[in-house]
Amino acid sequence: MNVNVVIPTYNEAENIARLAERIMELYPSFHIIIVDDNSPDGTGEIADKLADRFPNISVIHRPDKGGLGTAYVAGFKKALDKGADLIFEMDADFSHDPRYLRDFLEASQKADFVIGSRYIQGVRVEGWKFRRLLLSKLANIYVSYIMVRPVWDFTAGYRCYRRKVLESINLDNIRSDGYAFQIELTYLAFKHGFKVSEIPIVFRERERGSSKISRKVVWEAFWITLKCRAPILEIIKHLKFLFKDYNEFVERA
Ligand SMILES: Nc1nc2c(ncn2[C@@H]2O[C@H](COP(=O)(O)OP(=O)(O)O)[C@@H](O)[C@H]2O)c(=O)[nH]1
Ligand SMILES: [Mg+2]
Repeated sequence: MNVNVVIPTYNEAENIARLAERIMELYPSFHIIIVDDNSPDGTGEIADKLADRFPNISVIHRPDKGGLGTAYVAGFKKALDKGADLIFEMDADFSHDPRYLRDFLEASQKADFVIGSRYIQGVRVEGWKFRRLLLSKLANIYVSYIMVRPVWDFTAGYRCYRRKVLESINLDNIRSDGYAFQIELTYLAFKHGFKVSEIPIVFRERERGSSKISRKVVWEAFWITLKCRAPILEIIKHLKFLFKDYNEFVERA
């Protein structure tokens, strides 16, 4: 089976080599696609050196920081071109422990799309301040009330898709970033009738480097969730005077 792991990077010089080596050690037959956005800290050069050492590692260099969503789309397209049967997405910062790859492989035998969940019947997050945990939990409660789908962790970034899931989604239409990207893809997987399942993972906050998630990304997730559910959008139209971001949102929708 052809398995590809897409890892987006922006300033992950302290993490990427260790992570890629660990994955290659566990699964030498996997392909890794690193999508680097010209990181100022030299992550791109480290990735190139990894690609020289390991024939199964390839690197996509993008000229500027273009956001997580489009980085994933670039990686997914390359994985599909390379004939991938299964496509993983995971962060470079060790929050997503490679030891769970095995659980994903097992779960993906019975599902088209597997989410590594931090919140199945509880909270499995280490190292977050209470504020961040609250934001993430509230975001998931909000999304699940609007989507009405049986998922505990809509915004998780550790996932495994079967090829047909990504093939059925028009990747060029995806404009969302960060958390919104994860929400939108989950929504589309359900919409196309794919079998979605979740496995429990422990998410550990990064030890090295820093988070790139901004306030804009959180807002975008809020709007994308509504956009996915058109009837709710209709109601919002009548209340648009309440939302200062409404016009920008409609322009993008
Ligand atoms: N290529 C690319 N990677 C990004 C970008 N923003 C974040 N990343 C990577 O996406 C992953 C998740 O980002 P991170 O900042 O850890 O998000 P957090 O875990 O939600 O705090 C990491 O591997 C980052 O290096 C971006 O604009 N472009
Ligand atoms: Mg992180």
